[in-house]
Amino acid sequence: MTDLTLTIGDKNLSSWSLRPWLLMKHAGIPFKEENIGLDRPDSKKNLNEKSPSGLVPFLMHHRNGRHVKIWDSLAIMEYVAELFPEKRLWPEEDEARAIARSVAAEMHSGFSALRTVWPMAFTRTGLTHLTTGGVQRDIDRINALWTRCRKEFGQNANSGGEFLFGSFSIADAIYAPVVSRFVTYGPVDLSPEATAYRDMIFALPAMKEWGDGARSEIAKK
Ligand SMILES: N[C@@H](CCC(=O)N[C@@H](CS)C(=O)NCC(=O)O)C(=O)O
Repeated sequence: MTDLTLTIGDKNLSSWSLRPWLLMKHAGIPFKEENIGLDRPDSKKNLNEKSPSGLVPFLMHHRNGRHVKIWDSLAIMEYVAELFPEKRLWPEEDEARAIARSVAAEMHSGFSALRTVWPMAFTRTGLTHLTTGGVQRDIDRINALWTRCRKEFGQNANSGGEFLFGSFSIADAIYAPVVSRFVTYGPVDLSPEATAYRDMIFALPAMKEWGDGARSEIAKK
């Protein structure tokens, strides 16, 4: 029995929802899932009735007889990291943790060209590959970030592991929709480190489960 309920949007479309969902799934944190469809006539009404921001995702925590609602993907992930310190959802070493927070913040507040021109379409592959309007600049920056993290933090003797900072962290969850976009709109020219990282994230069981969910939601429409 869990006291956390994460409300998300359509799995094929909702990139912000994927982030905390993947974080909690991959980390083995139990939660109940609720969905609000984003492309229905009553979507806006449902969102405004249920979500503090009128957007998904949001997290409800049943706590001491109260219902605490946390909204915005990054705030949700920070909250979960504090609730479950044993899951170590940020790197332990302070410099790596500060860089991980920079890397996550850059995604949360940036890459608007990539997010606008290449909207997440999780189940799709082989879509037109437009790199105009700043998209290539965003791809190049993400490639540089992933490559640096893998070389400097991911592969060092202390952390080991295949993720950006060695072990799985919020920085990985926040880039998961970019991995999906690179699969949908590829081929994308990435370094060997970034290519291996993209393929590893896309093959995670939790990413596969999200994709299965997206396909079954589409089949029911
Ligand atoms: N900054 C927010 C962005 C959330 C967001 O834009 N969610 C989209 C779905 S991916 C949404 O709820 N769209 C519904 C709408 O705009 O009406 C976060 O990080 O959670």
